[in-house]
Amino acid sequence: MKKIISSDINRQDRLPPGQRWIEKPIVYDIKKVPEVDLPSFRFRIFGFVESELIMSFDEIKKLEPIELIADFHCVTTWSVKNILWEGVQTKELIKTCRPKENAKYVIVHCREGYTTNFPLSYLFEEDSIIAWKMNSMAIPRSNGYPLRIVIPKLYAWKSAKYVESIELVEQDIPGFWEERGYHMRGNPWLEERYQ
Ligand SMILES: Nc1nc2c(c(=O)[nH]1)N[C@H]1C(S)=C(S)[C@@H](COP(=O)(O)O)O[C@H]1N2
Ligand SMILES: [Mo]
Repeated sequence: MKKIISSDINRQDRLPPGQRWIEKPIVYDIKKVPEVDLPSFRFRIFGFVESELIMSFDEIKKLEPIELIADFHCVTTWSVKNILWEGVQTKELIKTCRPKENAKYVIVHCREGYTTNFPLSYLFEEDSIIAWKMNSMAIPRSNGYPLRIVIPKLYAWKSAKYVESIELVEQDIPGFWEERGYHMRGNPWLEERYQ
C-alpha cells in the first residue's frame, strides 16, 4: 500500500478567499517547451547544500512513491479540487542533501527557463512533492512531463512544471512571475497574490 497524503482538503476554509471552483486546471505556459531527452535528463538539488543530489528519471522513479490528493489554486482566481499526484516528498530528497545553515530560500529552475522562488521551509511540508504521475498517468506533456514540483500550500504558479533543478539560496531572489509583481511567498489563504 502506498502512503496517501491528503492536503488541506478537510479544512473548513478549503476554498481560499477570492477563489472559485472549476472542473479542470487551465494550462499556462510562458513559452513553448522543448522536448526532453529522458536518457540524459538529470534532476538536481544544488546551491547551499553539503552534498548535491543528481538523479536520472529512472533513479527517481525507483524511490518509494507516495500519493497526494491536493487542490490546486491559481492566482487568476480558479481552483480545482482533488488532483491526484504520485511522487516523492521533497523533504526526503532535501534531507539527503543536508542544507547548509544559511540556506533560507529556494529557486526552482525549469526546462524552458521558467523559475519560481519561495522559502525553503515549504520543501519540508508533508504535502510538498516532486511528482511523476498526475491522475494515475505519467504527467501529460503540457502539465510538466517528466517531473513537476507540487506545493499545495502555495498558489499554483509555485508548482513549477518541467522541473530540472532546485537551488538553495541565502537571499530570496524573484523568479519569472515574482519579477513581474507576483508575491514572493504566495499563500492562497492569506491572498498573497501580488507584492
Ligand atoms: N515551468 C513552468 N511551470 C509553470 C508555469 C509555466 O509557465 N512554466 N505556469 C505556472 C502557472 S501560472 C500555473 S497557474 C500552473 C498551471 O498548471 P497547468 O498548466 O498544469 O494547468 O503552472 C505553473 N507552473
Ligand atoms: Mo497561474
